[in-house]
Formats: sequence, C-alpha cells, structure tokens
Amino acid sequence: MTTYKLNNQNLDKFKDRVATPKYNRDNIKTGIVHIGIGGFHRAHEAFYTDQLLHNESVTDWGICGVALLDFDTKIYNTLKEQDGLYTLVVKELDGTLSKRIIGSIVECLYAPENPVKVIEKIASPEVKIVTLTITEGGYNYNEATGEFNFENPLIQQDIKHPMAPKTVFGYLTQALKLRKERGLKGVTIQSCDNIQGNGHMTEKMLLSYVKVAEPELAVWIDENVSFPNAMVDRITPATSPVDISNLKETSGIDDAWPVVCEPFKQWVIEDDFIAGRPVWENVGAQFVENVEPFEKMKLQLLNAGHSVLGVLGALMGYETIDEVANNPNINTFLRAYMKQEVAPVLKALEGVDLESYEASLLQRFGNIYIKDQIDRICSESSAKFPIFILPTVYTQLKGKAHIEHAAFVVAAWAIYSRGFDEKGKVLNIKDALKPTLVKEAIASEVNPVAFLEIESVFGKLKDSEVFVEAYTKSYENIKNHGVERCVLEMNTN
Ligand code: CS2
Repeated sequence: MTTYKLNNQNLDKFKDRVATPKYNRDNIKTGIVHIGIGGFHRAHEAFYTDQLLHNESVTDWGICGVALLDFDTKIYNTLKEQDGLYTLVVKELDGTLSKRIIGSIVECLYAPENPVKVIEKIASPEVKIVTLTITEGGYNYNEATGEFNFENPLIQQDIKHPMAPKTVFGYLTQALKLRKERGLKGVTIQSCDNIQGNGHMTEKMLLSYVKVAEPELAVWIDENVSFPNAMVDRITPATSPVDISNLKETSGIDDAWPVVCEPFKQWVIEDDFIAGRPVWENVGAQFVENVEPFEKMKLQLLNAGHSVLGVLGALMGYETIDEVANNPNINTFLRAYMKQEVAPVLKALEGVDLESYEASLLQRFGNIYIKDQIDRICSESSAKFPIFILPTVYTQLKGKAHIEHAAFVVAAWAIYSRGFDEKGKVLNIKDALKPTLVKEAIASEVNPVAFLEIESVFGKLKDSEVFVEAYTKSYENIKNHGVERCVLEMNTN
C-alpha cells in the first residue's frame, strides 16, 4: 500500500481506506473559534462537529483552531501542514481500530506568532462561539482565595500589553472589546474543561479580569455573552510513536499527529447560546437545562477515579491506567472509594444512574487497548485534586462520614511528590506547582502535614482534625509498608 502525506490534496486517496470527510471543506465557514487544539478537543468537539458537517445543510460551523501557548508550536505546524486534517483512531473494546479523517478544523492560527490575527478572528462577524480546552489550571483560579489570581505574571503582562496577550483572558477581552466597538453581536464562550460549573467559572474569571483591564466592557459582556456549563467526556491518551507508525503501516496515512481515544463519548450541555449554535444533538450531544448532576458525577467518579489510579499506580511502578485498574486490590480499593465516599455525596442527584455509571467506568479504566499514560493522569495534579477529589472530602467531612480512602490518596500524592516510586525510580512530575509540591513533600518526611499546608490546593483542609488524622496514618503506613499492603489491609477491614 502506498503511503501518502495527509493533506487536502491527498484526501481522495484515503477514501477507500478509512472514513473521510464527505463534505466540501472549502464551503465551510468558521463559526467556532477553539482555543487549545490538543488531543481531547480533536477526539471530542471536533469529532462531533465533523459528524454534523456531513449534513450538507450545515455549512456555518467550521472550527478555527487556535494554538495559544509557545509549546503548541508542534501541533500548530502539524495541522497547518495537513490543512487542519488529522486521523482519529478509536480503540474499540475488542481491540479493533476504527479510523476516520476529521475535517472540521478548517483554519488554524498560532497566537504567539500573530496575536492580533487571533483577536480579529474572535471578533469577526461569522464567529458565534468560542470554545475552550485550556486545562483545569488555565482558569487562573486561586483555590485559597476563591478568586482570580492577579499575581500571575502573565496576567500582569496582558494588562500592560493588551494587543499582545499571552493568556486566554487577554485574548477574549480584546476581541470582545472590538465586537462591542464595532456594534457586532456577542458570542457564546463555552468551556470544555473538567471543572464543576465550567461556564460559571469562565464567566467569573473573565469578568474579574475585565473589571481591571477594561472596566467599561463588563456590562456589555453581561448582556451579550453567554457561558453555558457543560460536561465533556472521552478518554484520550497521549498519541504514542507506535500509534503513528501503525497508522502508516495499516492504512498508508502519513499523519504526524493522529489522535487515539476510547469508543465512549459524552457531551452534556446547557442550552444557553446567545448567538445560535450547531445542532450537536443530531450527532449525540445532550442539551439539558441543568448540567450540574452530570458534571458532578463525571468529575467526582471518572476524573477522581483517574487520580486515584494514577497516584497509587505511579507509586507502585505501573505505567498505564489499565494495568493498575486491573490489579484486583487496587480495583477493590477504588470501588470502595466510589461506594463509601463518593456515592453518598452524589446520591441525591437527579437524572443520573450512578450504579451503571460506576460499572461502565470500571470497564473503561480497565480497557487494555487504551494504554492511558499514568504520567498524563498525574500531570497537573495540583489543579486536579481541588476539583476532582476535595469537593467530595468537604461534603463527607461536613456529614461526619467516610474520608479514609481520599485521605489515603492524598497521602500517596504527598509521597509521590518526593519524586520517586516505591522501587526508587524517578517519577516525571509535571505540574505548574512542582517546586512547592516537592518542597512540601520533602518537609512532609518529618512532618506529614506540611503537604496539606499548600493552601492554594488544600484551602483550610489542614484544620480538619479528622482528615489530618486519617491522612497522617495513611502517610506513615504507605511509607513503611508500601501502597499495596496498605490497600489490602483497608480492603479487608
Ligand atoms: C483525566 C481526564 O486528565 C485527567 O486527569 O481524568 O483527561 C479524562 O481522561 C477526561 O476527562 C475523560 O473525559
């Protein structure tokens, strides 16, 4: 089989090999600007939108992908060379691969190269929605104060240099200002990140910034911009070199950055789009009045479950989530965590079936074909724990209910943050807060509570005697006996 480079010109050559876009990409206008074109966006929103564009009456909802950060150069260059095309490889439960070339990203911009172009794009009349995957940490929220973090040097630079911003807040503010000045309509800003009330969070953080940077814009935003909340879901591991070479060998597609993901996908969105929206419900998205129950269920079970498996698995020397999820002792521990500590918090939620959700999660975590990297899961834990794990703890503490499993995982994270697994292998900690984490992890060797003193992560948790006691006990136990033995003991109690 001849191999061809993936781009517009060669697209026809692939149509008998894999699914390809059947619509004319030249006719598609850009209705959506998406900031953060990593794997998740390309497995999720861009996939849904590609499906939708196959309906020939839909021509207004192409995506302009924006690479915001300096280190996004590689993805930008790849997509530019490939005319926005990439292959999505779904790893089915039986190990077969379903491949499809996605065509919904019809334009790409690299913000560091030309910030004004990005501002103008968001301000252009055809754009109706700005979607975001900027990671949990990207919202610049300070857990300790509950407010926008103006101390971030990048935010300071955006205030000083409004037309050469570095953060999403700087970009959105200047673009919205242009829309206002030009008498254009507002837009919807839609977060696709794993945050409880992600729309509310986006609105609150953006308005905090605007009130300082461009105070006169705040009222216009209030009246002309909507921020729907949404729950997003599809496990999307980092693409490995083997994924790239397999695609070449089996389908003759030379794609520098395909995306691999699980078959499951879910997108539950509040229907609050001030300037109109694509009929994503025609391709499987759910529009609901209140997304909160779906968000809570997903964040506190799936994402939290990932962090549990990630941190314990990393200490035990595992590399992928399926390996640790299929360790029977850890599996039992995770199920107990879900049942005793998370389910009681979620039990009042309406419209969700917790039991079947939990069962499907265990199957998804254990899928041996996904090979989701523990490194990926543990990265940026300092932004993840406050969203995925700690809300459950706070509610349980209020009700004087179980927190032992969560305390155990936090203790494991403190030990993880020393930078070595149980066999002494160096752990690759990737976290914006790494220096602080490592410093407090080392201090914890003498006084375990030192780790809990990181207020921007744990708030006032260190004041809870019950939590501190369970945490300290777990810390000493893990240090002396290792994760697996402790887990075994907890499972039999
Ligand atoms: C993961 C998520 O980053 C993480 O810790 O839990 O990326 C997870 O895979 C997605 O939210 C799945 O929808």
